[in-house]
Amino acid sequence: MPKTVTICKGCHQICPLIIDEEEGRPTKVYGKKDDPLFHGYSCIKGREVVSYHEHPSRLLKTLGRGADGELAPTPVDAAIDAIAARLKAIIAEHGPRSVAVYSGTAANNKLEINHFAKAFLASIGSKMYFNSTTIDQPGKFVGLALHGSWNGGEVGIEEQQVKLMVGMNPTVSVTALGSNAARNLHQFKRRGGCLIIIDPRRSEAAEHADFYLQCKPGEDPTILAGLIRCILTEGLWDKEFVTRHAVGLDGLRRAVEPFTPEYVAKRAGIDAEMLPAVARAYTSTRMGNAACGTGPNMSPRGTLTEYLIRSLNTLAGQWLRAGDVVPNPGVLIQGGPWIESTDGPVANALDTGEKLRVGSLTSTVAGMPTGALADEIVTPGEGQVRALIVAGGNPMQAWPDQIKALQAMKSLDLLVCIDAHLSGTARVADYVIAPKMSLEMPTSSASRDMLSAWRFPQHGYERPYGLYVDKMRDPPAGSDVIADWEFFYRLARAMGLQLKIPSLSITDPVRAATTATVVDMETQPSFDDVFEMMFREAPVPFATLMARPGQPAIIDLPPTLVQPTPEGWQGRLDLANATMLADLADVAAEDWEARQSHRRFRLLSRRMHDIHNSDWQEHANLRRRAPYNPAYMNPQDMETLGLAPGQRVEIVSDRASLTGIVQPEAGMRPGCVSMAHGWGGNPDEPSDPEALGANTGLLSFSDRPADRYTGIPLMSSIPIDVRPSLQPG
Ligand SMILES: Nc1nc2c(c(=O)[nH]1)N[C@H]1C(S)=C(S)[C@@H](COP(=O)(O)OP(=O)(O)OC[C@H]3O[C@@H](n4cnc5c(=O)[nH]c(N)nc54)[C@H](O)[C@@H]3O)O[C@H]1N2
Ligand SMILES: Nc1nc2c(c(=O)[nH]1)N[C@H]1C(S)=C(S)[C@@H](COP(=O)(O)OP(=O)(O)OC[C@H]3O[C@@H](n4cnc5c(=O)[nH]c(N)nc54)[C@H](O)[C@@H]3O)O[C@H]1N2
Ligand code: SF4
Ligand SMILES: [Mo]
Repeated sequence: MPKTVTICKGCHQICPLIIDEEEGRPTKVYGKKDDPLFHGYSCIKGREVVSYHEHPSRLLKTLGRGADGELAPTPVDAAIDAIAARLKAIIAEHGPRSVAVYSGTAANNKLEINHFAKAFLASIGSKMYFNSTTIDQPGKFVGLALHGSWNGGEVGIEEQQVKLMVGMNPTVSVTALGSNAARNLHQFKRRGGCLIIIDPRRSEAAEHADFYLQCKPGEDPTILAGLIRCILTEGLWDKEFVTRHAVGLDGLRRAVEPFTPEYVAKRAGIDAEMLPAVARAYTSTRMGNAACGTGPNMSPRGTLTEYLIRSLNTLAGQWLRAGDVVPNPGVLIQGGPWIESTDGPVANALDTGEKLRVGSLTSTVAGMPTGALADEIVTPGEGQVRALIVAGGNPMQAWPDQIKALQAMKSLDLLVCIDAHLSGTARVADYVIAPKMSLEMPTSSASRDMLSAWRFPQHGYERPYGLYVDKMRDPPAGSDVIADWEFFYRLARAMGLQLKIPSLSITDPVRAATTATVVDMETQPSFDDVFEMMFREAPVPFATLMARPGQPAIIDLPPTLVQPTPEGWQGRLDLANATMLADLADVAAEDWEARQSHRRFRLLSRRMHDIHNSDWQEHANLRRRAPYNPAYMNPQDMETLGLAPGQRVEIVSDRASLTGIVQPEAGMRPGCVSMAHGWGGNPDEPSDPEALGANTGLLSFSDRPADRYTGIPLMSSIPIDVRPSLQPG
């Protein structure tokens, strides 16, 4: 029986899967047991990857909006010619800045999509590239840049002995725990690892915790400042490491002074004795890591929270030192140099040069603030965005402030959406380009390799791992589909533009730009040509992986050791960034009791196992356990409000309201309601919470950032009220 190894591109985890075939038909999809890192892991989504390709909801033809206002099939090349003509006219009248691209999560694991999208924008001279990072965890990049990133890298998942996770739930989200999250967590516990979880809901991950802090949401800066204060008052920090590699200890000490255990306990709703106990456990070993997930990044002051997390890593000395083995130096992407040192904070972390016209925001090291894009589109004036291309994303279901998102999509002169399904965004687009799906294209392990090389080993592969897979099948007969990157290529060609593709393997941006491949605009490159361009000068030549398709392997590289700090090295990690500590002073000074008493409940973000954001929702097998996104509440709260499981509720924020379906969850902190995002129809479509779920984006404001630096709107810890719905179910 033929067995084909493929890579699931259903989420960032990109698991290798085996597909059995009989008489040319796939019969079974499952994880690859003998894979050296995944050890057979797969999830229900991956196991439905073939059926999702064949699903009736899949778009097989490009759609264009006709004179009657309806979307109808149109040949893709005709659509591209028409789009090219419209874009040329828009650019001629309003300039290149009026054209923007938004690429979403589906593009993050297919690197060629973002890469060609950026090359296309560069060729027209627009810097308006937005992606989902800045409505996800933008503080992660900015907080690290303000603290200084560590050239030796983080402690890898296989070596960690202590793990502090704030507002993340890898048991469901399979993030930041290496390739097989469940196995890695099990092994971590078996070797005596200490797991500390801070989350208002006793999450699936919290079930494994040694210390679980069921905090009030939105108080993570308070808790982390309290932890730092305990570490400093009890003398628990790594004195040798901090003296050698960090500055600002005294400034930090002064800034955290107000955050006594008693104050933090009262404000964040935790037990005062827990803080010193957690501080001791966390600093007990340098082989550890502290990390934040989406919860705190979508709550107030995500950048400050991430900055404090990095300061905790530094105080505990949890960075690799000279002589330590780098878990994965990068296979396709040049990592390093791996040196016991930091280059120090990034000077332009908060402003990388592109100004937005709304909300005094700028681009940061996390990218352009996507939370503000809807306002950039609806606000008239010079530089207004008038044309948007969406690739692998779904603004209508995923952007915060769904009402504004719809207003923005409808006010564009041109909206092009590349999507395999008729998403809410596709439904309001002028053109919907039907793309090839993952099994119809060759692909590789590059997206996670990049994270390892970028010194995020727990998000990347835990060891040097490489896999290339060829396309497994052709698109269905009669379809007219193209790869996402081909769309950008053909569009550039139709507009008479020249694309230049820098190598992703070269991490020095100046050298990557100066050595970029000038793409042949006459003869369309093949997929393999594209990989050749994208991974030129890869540490392990791409051809090496291509030579053994379907065979994942740990690449036999000589161990990379972290090098000693060179004599006279100047860079230092900054524990007292003035902007961040001023923010912390604001936290200490704010009237938190008034803030907390505004509306009775807080809406928390969360993820669901069988669904990925708004993707996979069309599939009946995946909807079996997840027919909609419930509004989970503490059973006691439900009783107080007189709510029965399955009952419709009205959830009201300062912005808008939604109708959801309540379900009990015993581990929920009273006063909290937890719902997954990405569900529901568009605001101008009939609501049907049982059949479609409800869209939590309705409850956010796009123009009131929760974090003033990255512009991410409030997407968790949203003040809400809950009441029985008057709409019958
Ligand atoms: N309220 C609230 N809002 C949130 C969040 C939250 O927790 N709460 N989470 C935020 C986060 S973390 C993220 S990452 C964003 C996600 O934001 P987006 O990335 O914009 O949204 P997705 O739902 O992931 O959209 C992916 C789309 O890509 C399509 N697709 C799948 N494969 C392909 C492909 O190969 N090519 C193309 N062209 N399309 C494809 C799918 O059909 C789907 O429509 O949402 C954010 N929004
Ligand atoms: N199955 C599945 N996997 C996914 C996804 C999916 O949709 N489905 N989405 C993918 C994406 S795009 C991303 S970005 C990652 C995200 O991965 P994670 O960051 O792990 O996201 P969640 O699983 O939502 O966990 C967030 C946790 O934060 C908690 N939380 C909410 N607000 C607060 C707060 O103010 N403070 C604290 N301390 N905690 C809070 C929530 O209760 C929740 O348990 O997951 C990815 N993986
Ligand atoms: S959807 Fe499931 S099988 Fe596919 S990559 Fe993600 S975790 Fe792996
Ligand atoms: Mo995300």
